[in-house]
Order: sequence, then C-alpha cells, then structure tokens
Amino acid sequence: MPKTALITGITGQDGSYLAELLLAKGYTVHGLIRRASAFNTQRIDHLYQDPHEAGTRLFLHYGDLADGSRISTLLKRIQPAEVYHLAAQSHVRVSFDEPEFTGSTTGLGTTRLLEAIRSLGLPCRFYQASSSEMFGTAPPPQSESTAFQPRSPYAAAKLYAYWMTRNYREAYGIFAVNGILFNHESPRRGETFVTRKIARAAARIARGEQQLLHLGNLEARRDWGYAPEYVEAMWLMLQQDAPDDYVVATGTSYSVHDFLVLCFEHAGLDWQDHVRFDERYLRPCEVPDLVGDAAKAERRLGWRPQVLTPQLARIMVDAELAAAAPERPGSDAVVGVAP
Ligand code: NAP
Ligand code: F7E
Repeated sequence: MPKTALITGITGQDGSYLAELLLAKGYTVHGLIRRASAFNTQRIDHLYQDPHEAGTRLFLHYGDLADGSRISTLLKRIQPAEVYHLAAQSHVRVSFDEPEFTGSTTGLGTTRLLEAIRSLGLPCRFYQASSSEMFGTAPPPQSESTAFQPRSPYAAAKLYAYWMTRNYREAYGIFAVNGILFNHESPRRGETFVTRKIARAAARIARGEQQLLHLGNLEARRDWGYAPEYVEAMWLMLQQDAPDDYVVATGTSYSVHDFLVLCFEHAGLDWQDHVRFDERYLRPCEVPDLVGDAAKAERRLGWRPQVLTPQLARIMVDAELAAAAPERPGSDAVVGVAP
C-alpha cells in the first residue's frame, strides 16, 4: 500500500537522500521548504516533478519551524503516515553565535510538530533527528544507555527535542522515535562542515584554484559514516512494531587530522603545504571524542554500515574533483566569519 510521508528539512543533505529513498519505495513525498530570496532546492532539483502533470509524487510546501500554525495546517492537509523531522539549525559552531534561534528552531521546532500531531489526533509515525552531539563529553563508545553531557546550544536544543519525543511517546502513545545519528557525510554535505570543507579544498588546491585551507581544532575525533546509508536506518526505525530510540554509527573513530590526511593524499597533495590554523574555527566548548555503539540498530533493524571513513573521504574528494570548477571562491573566502 503506497504511503505518504512528510519530510522537514528536505532541502538538506539527509532530506535529499531520504526523499530519493522514499520515492524509490513508492511513497508520495511532501517536503517543507523555507521561502528564500534565492533558490534553495539544489539538492533535490533532480527529483523535481511538475505538479501539473499526472502521477507526481513529490510536493513542496513553504513553511518554517518557527510557525506552529502553518505546521498544523500542513499536517492536517497532507495527513502523512510518516513524518521525518530533519529540519534544524544544524551547525554546532553557529549555535554558539545564535543560541536563542537554535533553541527555537532545533529545540522548539520539534515540540511544534509533536503538539500539532497530538492535537490533530493524527495517527502518524514520527522520526526525530537526534544527534551524537548530545553525548558531548561522555567517554566513548556511546550507546543508547550512555548519559548525555551536551556541550553546545545545538546539543542542548537537540536534547530537549529528544526528551520531548520520548515524552509524547510515553504520555500520548504517539509512535515517536529518536535516531541518535553520529556524523554522516557525503558530497551533498553543507560546505561549512569540516569534511566537505576539507574535501572541497583538496580538489580546489589540486586544480590550482585555492592555495590555503584554514581550520580549527584538528584533534577532535568523530565517527564519520556515509549519509545515504543513514537515511535507510531512519526509514527502518519507522517500520518497526514498536517505537524506540537507536544509535546509528560506524563504531570507528578518526580525528579531523586523519580526515585531512586521507583527503589530501587522495588528491595527491601534502596537507602541511596548504593547511593553516585559524582560531575563529574553534568552539567555546569542544566535543573531543565520539564513537558510536550501533549494536542495537544492527540487532533490531538489521542495519550495518558499509562505507567507513577512509572510503567516505575518497568518495567526497572524487566528487569534488569531478565537479565543474565552481564560480564561487572556497568556503573560507565566502564570508569573513566563522565557521
Ligand atoms: P542540513 O543539511 O543542515 O539541513 C537542514 C535542513 O533544515 C535544511 O533543509 C534547512 O533548510 C532546514 N531548516 C533549517 N532551519 C529551518 C527552519 N527554521 N524552518 C524550516 N526548515 C529549516 O542538515 P543534515 O546534515 O541534513 O541533518 C539533518 C538533521 O539531522 C538535522 O536536524 C541535523 O541537526 C541532524 N543531524 C545531522 C547529523 C549529520 O552528521 N549530518 C548527525 C546527527 C543529527 P535550508 O536548505 O533552507 O537551509
Ligand atoms: O565539526 C572540527 C570541529 O562542524 C567536526 C553536525 O552535522 O555532526 C555535525 O556536527 C569537528 C569539530 O561537525 C573546523 O571543531 C576543525 O570538532 O563538521 P563539524 P560537528 O560539530 O561534529 C553532528 C553529529 C550534528 O548533529 C551536527 O548537526 O571538526 N573543526 N576545523 C572544524 N569544523 C568546522 N565546521 N570548520 C572548521 O574549519
């Protein structure tokens, strides 16, 4: 039986891969997009279907996480069987600059959705994009039973949303799950996240379009997986008999320095010739070491990662090398601010 899904954050990295996955499974997909003065749908342009033609299964709707009444109106009209809530101010460094905005979107945005679902009595399943950032300084490996120690306004907002998701599950019986996803990357990753910034710079330096790459803390360790595989785990969580929370991760750990070496070597470069330190990319609080234990996801969902960090680095650099030379300058030069 074909299903209808609503994806918030459909224009983001994960939203675009999830839309592809659901369309391939025969779903009708509705996406929430923000009105912007320029097009912000680049990641899903290849999925666009003319809404005037018969058989269209992708529909986009303007809306914002700040606007609870709009969210409620859309949910009532769309009547989705599954809601994947991926929209957020998702940048940790930016959350220190905009803590109130991050709390309102990344935290309260989840409550606005859950409360609309509850008050409408909508019998839908709900996915909350929770994050390994919530573990903060908790020593690795981190699993579903690890105590959270958030270290940023972003992590604190995500933790609030995590608990609201659990609360609506326990208080109102809503099928609401938390996917606690560790870092996952791809050629569609935003350009100011460190993996894309490094991969992009390696390709630009190899092409002679950029000389230097400025970075902050190279010692932080992350568990970096491949985004298209992680959206499969999101879907699996909503197909279970009962709602639960799951860690999704590779179980391996690499430092930013490791990722730098992997990318630059793949591009035939010596990173030491090109990388400079810039304190603007440091955070007031750092999360030192994230390594996920995804045993529960493997046991219950049958989910297991295929692409590990070294292959991920090659995929990302190859995609940048294959891309036509962009008209814009490198990430560091776009604007004069962190991150
Ligand atoms: P992303 O690329 O930054 O995408 C974020 C999406 O949210 C974009 O579509 C963005 O729209 C939308 N958005 C932001 N503020 C909004 C608002 N006020 N109203 C409506 N839409 C808004 O993030 P991602 O990497 O795909 O991650 C997806 C989700 O998973 C996020 O919630 C993120 O925090 C979480 N997460 C990510 C990771 C990871 O490693 N990628 C790990 C754990 C959790 P625009 O395109 O208009 O900006
Ligand atoms: O930083 C260090 C930085 O911004 C990774 C989001 O998707 O994953 C992401 O958050 C590490 C940090 O990702 C630069 O200090 C060094 O230790 O790529 P990032 P993140 O903060 O881990 C989690 C799971 C999410 O949920 C978030 O939404 O890299 N780093 N130099 C740098 N980071 C950036 N961005 N830029 C630098 O120049």
